[in-house]
Amino acid sequence: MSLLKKHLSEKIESWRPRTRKLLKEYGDVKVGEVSISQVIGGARGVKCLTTDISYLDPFEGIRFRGYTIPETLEKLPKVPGSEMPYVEGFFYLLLTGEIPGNEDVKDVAEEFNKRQHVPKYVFDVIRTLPKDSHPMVMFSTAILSLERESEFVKEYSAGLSKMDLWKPTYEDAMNLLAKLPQIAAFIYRYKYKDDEIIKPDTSLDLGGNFAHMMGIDKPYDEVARLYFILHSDHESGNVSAHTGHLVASALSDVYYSISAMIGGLAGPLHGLANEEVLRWIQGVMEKMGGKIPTEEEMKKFVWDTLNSGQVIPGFGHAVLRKTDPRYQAQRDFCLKHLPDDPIFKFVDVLYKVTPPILQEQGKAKNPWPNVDAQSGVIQWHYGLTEYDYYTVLFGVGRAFGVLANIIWDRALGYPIERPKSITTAMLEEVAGIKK
Ligand code: HAX
Repeated sequence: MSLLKKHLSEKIESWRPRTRKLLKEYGDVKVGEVSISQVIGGARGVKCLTTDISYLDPFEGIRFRGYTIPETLEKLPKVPGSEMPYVEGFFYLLLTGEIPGNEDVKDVAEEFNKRQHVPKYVFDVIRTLPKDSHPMVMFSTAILSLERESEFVKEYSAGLSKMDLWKPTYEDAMNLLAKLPQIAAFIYRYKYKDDEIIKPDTSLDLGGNFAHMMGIDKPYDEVARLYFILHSDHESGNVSAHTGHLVASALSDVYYSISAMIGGLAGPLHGLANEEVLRWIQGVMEKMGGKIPTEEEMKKFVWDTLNSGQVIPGFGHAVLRKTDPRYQAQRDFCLKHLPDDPIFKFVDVLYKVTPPILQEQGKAKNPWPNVDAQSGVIQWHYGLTEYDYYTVLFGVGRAFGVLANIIWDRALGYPIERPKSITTAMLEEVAGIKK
């Protein structure tokens, strides 16, 4: 058994009594009340999910296992010669709640290397799709096609105790995570680089190997590490994380749930916003004949977009009420590595002009930029200009958080999810509306 699985097993055993006690002795204690606007409004703010992997404070932003983004980047073991931590070590943190030592990181890296082989049929499945299919369709389909490999399905049909459900889930999660970077890189090279596939180099860490398979030189390996870490988790109510959890709650295996998660991430109000940001910026730059607009010109573009009934992609958030620290971390990277990049300058002007306009319009509860406003700029700078691919990168990162969550969901025996719906007439009755 790997060090990680053994350690996780001990953690789970010691955690279970906490959940059991809350449920058995305090099950009737109220956590909050639900208003009609929450019932109609996408359950915004309703506290009805549990996760210990990350927590999102509206003003502070995300903490992974209690650590802010700067703390996470600072404390985790670094790839030699690199500013960024190992994604492998970050996954150890998500799963166990502890900062790993070098041996722990090595153990996770070996686990991923052992499991990284992608069966040929997965690539064949991608190739059977029309080449103009969206890369998220290719990604979701490829993941789903791997479902026949599920250890969970095999062990569940052979008869598996509830207490052990997490064990084959862990195996499936590790197998899938080990393969995702290669599948994602394959989609990129197949779709945009004339099918010139680059084989993995397992002597590299996960981020380094991904950059290698993408065919993009250093410091893109640093970008990959940063990007996968930043996009991994944002507590469990966002569409992608919640979809993953919801599907897994039916005891569907992780191939089904991560494939579905990708579907949720592919919406323009969620992960696809990173593609939308670049599309919007390109549209503006085309209108400007390639030049960066002045602040005044940019204000007009923002107002035109709003007045045509569209949202400004990359701004706003359902929970955050300040600039997203994931935006900030990527901005810091840009300031260090690409301060003169024209698109970075463009995004910076956007950062100045958009929040006051959204405030003046008075609709968005959060006028500040989110993670997606900044992420495409970095990709573009390193030659990844095919912006419809960006959300695939988000998907690789998000899988680390969602799979850590699903393993713990199973370990703590969270039941099938089933919120209650009511009719409009019932809501009118609750509101005291007379007919
Ligand atoms: N531009 C224009 N209008 C916006 C807006 C924006 N960026 N953000 C919110 N609004 C509008 C909403 O459309 C809504 O309008 P209506 O009252 O007409 O329906 C109103 O302001 C209130 O919305 P809200 O309560 O502030 O925001 P929600 O919680 O409903 O939605 C969204 C949050 C992120 C979906 C929203 O801010 C948005 O559409 N942003 C642009 C798309 C985007 O960047 N999405 C990525 C978010 C981060 C993420 O999940 N990444 O994966």
